[in-house]
Amino acid sequence: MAPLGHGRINDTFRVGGCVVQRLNEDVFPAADRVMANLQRVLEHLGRKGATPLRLLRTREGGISQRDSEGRLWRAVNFVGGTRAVEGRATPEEARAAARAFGAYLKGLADLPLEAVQVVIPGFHDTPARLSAFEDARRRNVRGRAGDLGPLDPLLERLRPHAGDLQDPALPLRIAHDDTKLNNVLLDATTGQGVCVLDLDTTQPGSWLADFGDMARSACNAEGEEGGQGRAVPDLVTFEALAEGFLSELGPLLTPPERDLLAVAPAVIAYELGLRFLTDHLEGDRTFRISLPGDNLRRGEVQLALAAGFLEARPQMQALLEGAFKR
Ligand code: GN1
Ligand code: MG
Repeated sequence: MAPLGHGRINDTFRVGGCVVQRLNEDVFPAADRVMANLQRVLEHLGRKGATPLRLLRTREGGISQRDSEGRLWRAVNFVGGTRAVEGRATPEEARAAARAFGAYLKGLADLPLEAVQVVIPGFHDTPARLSAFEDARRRNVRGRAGDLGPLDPLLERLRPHAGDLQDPALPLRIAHDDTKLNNVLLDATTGQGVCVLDLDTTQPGSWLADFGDMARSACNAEGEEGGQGRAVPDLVTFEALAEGFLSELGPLLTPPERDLLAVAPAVIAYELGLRFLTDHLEGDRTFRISLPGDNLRRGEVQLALAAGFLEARPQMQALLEGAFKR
């Protein structure tokens, strides 16, 4: 069994032609719903030939199995001839990955919303993430609240934007909810998207959050762990993402969705920053760390990136308008 990928939540291994994964039930307590959604989504896309991924059956014919310690495992086929985008994406990789996410969402857009169940309520509810962060800071169970002092100016700058994606005019969509760029497989030869991975958070949500999450992961040249300088959004990559995503979904977006695309990356970077910081305050229970302080630094990187996205909003708006015309 060899560890596979760089997920922060579940444990993933390759065993021959299979990818075996343990579901982290602290993060996904509704395991039944996760598995039911996964089955529904893969069947739907599989029928259209839109994904090569298949859930593998256990000897008893089930789609998951608990080990002697009660941990839940499931498996899909390993898709050969592919690679994930790790590290900094080229514009071609970003365009192909964004197109793959767009195609995934479009492929599910003909399902009724009720076809998938909520697995983690409020996953991209940024105001709720902000409240959770502020509660954690107040409770200060690990005595780490003092670490946040230097981040107060950034936190204040971003606070007014927590509700920017909460427009009641936005349609509820079947969303992927974890569109980090390394959750796509590209064809190792052609570089075109083959399929999207990490489908566990697929649930009713927002395409804006998916676009924002993609941009906050792809346009951060220094990566989520941070580097030397500031996290400045890379707009060349942003343009490629916008082109790829809109080539699939552009015609399906409603006017309120179109209007908010340019602010989504800032909001989702801010939201993830709050989640990392909350986890730091609570003792790193969600996001796996290598060293103490990892989640503090990751949080700081996302907040800086969010501020960078807000500054770049006019340029991003112009790039989006260009991509809509293409
Ligand atoms: C987690 O599992 P992974 O590493 O693909 C997280 C995402 C975060 C991401 C940040 C279920 O994704 O929401 O954006 O880490 N997934 C869950 O790296 O919380
Ligand atoms: Mg992943």
